[in-house]
Amino acid sequence: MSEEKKAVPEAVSIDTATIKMLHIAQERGQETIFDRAVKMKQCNIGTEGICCKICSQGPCRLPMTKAIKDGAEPDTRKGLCGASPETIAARNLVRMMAAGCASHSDHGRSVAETFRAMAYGEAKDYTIKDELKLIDTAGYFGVPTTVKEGDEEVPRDKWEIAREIADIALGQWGTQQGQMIYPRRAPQATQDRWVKHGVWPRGIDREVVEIMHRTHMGVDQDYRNLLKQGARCSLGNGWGGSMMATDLQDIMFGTPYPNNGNINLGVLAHNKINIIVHGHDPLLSEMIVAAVHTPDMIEYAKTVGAEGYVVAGMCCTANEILVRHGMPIAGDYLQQELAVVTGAVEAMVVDVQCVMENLANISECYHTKFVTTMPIAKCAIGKNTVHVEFEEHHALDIAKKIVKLAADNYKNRGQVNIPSETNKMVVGFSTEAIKYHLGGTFRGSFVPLNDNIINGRIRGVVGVVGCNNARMEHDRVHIDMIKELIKNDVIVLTTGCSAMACGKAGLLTPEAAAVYAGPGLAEVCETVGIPPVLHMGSCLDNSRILTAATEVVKAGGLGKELADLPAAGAAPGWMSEKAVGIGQYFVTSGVYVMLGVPLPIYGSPKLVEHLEVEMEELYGGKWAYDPDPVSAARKIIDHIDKKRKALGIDTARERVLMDMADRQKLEVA
Ligand code: NFS
Ligand code: SF4
Repeated sequence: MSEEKKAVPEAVSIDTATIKMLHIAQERGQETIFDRAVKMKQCNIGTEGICCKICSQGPCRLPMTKAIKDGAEPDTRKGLCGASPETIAARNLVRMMAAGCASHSDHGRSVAETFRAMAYGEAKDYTIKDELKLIDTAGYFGVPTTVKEGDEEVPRDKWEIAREIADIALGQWGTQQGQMIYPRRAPQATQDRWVKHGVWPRGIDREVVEIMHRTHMGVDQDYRNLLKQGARCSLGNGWGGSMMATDLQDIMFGTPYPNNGNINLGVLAHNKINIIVHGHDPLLSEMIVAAVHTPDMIEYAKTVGAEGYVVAGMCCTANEILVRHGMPIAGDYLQQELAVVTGAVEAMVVDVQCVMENLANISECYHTKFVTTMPIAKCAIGKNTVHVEFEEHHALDIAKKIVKLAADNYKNRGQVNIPSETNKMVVGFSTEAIKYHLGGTFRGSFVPLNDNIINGRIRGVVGVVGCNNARMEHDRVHIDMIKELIKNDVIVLTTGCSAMACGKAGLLTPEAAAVYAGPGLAEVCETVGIPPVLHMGSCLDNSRILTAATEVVKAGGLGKELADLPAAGAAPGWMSEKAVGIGQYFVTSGVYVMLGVPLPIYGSPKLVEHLEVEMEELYGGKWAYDPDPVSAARKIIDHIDKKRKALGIDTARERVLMDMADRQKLEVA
């Protein structure tokens, strides 16, 4: 057999734990995504978005580069039916948005269903943990929280409130007309744009289905009109399915507040039963966390000779249990196979999304049980693959069954190689937490944050979010971009796998401010005791960035709508369709969104023009792309400065800079 192509570990990651484990996997002949990325090339036509396969007369491929080489006008290319490059690329792109929005919002639906079961007393293992959040959330749904008794307004029964919220919330997936409720939380001027351009979502499911219809063969052939539906669908997710899911999860599991955590493969233990919970939906992982703390399970661990359990997370399930319980994170999306390679994982328990099918194969090389749990996410291969179906009515019992299965597997461990790497971090900056942290002990407020933005200590706010991508060096783009931003006094909000990259690089500690942040940001961080990069949760929790930005607008002095803020978003290493859905809801909300991996649109110059230029006219936000993280950060900073100028707060900032320049001038003289 010829020598197979393999990844060079030192070249594909900046994370030393990843590099070590990749060496071990390769020595043992166990293939991971890093090797497959070297072996398999991407398709040029697909990456440019100009391959149509929505009917059996295709796939029709309209290569851009070939058209240019052949001397043809790129815009004269056609599919069999006459479909133009922009129609094909737009159809493909909005289908990605539909899939991404469907994924987040369907996760949201299962949360809403469980919430409803809880409220009606049918899911006894769940409860209302955060009553304050229940009251706030009731307000967003228009559910009254007090009732008249004689002359007095008295608080309503919390279960009654929860039941009413549950019924209205669940209804939002299926409403057919009118306006969805939750987008009304946006600043009025942002809402006005949505009404003006006809993109206010009617119902979550309806907008997804309509994309599927419009992109069927021979329906919508106007790329702008297709993208308009993409915008509407994305709002139904960002300001709907995702935002409701975040709120309902907070009510059931607690709103995150700053908390300590640990990250990287070194969190796995030699003498304990290691259970990894991987995926996105916290309904099961919350129960597994609860299960390992029950006396019978603690006792059970002893009977198999272990000193207890480690429940460590992977992907966004990790972020969910980290921000609420401080449970450790084993690693991000690209580290999932490598976690198994440690030989120390008794059970890799997965729910939905970002779970690599190769986990089934790699688990076979070890004792690891690959446990699928969701009826919509099974795996058909692998002798170590087992399915233990989750069901919210018996959640804790099922969680215990899984914990027991892991414990029984402890004795089957072979050789163990746990890398020593772990990093400490401070996490859990929900919108509520930021408000209380920055506003002082007595009264939460965003005004102090606004003041610091206005006086220029903080230049702007940027959400750096999203995935890791095997086509680029693991963690590199996130870290390079974020360091450049904070160095220039831009405070960074982070979620998803981007947050994990920050954790591993030591950016999520208050001490990081003195090392990496510019003088203005460092001063604010030091005064308030926060890191320069704030971990806000999972990708679903990007909705927290929307609510935090809304609070900033409300606090005053920084314009009327989200598009006025000196703010931006970035997903430097995105790979999942969810990221496209997220990006579009930020753009539609007025945010400049920078990507480090191209959208599949560059085969259609007209579509590019629409996304990167015309959208700003419509929504105030637009897409941008730059694969170089530092140059991308510079563009983001330029955008922020443009917004500061429009707000008339650029002079305050200049003074801060001038002071330093003046001092230098004096020194030279
Ligand atoms: Ni987000 Fe979370 Fe990670 Fe990307 Fe996947 S885990 S929902 S999709 S890969 S950031
Ligand atoms: Fe080709 Fe048109 Fe069919 Fe697409 S819809 S595959 S462009 S014939």
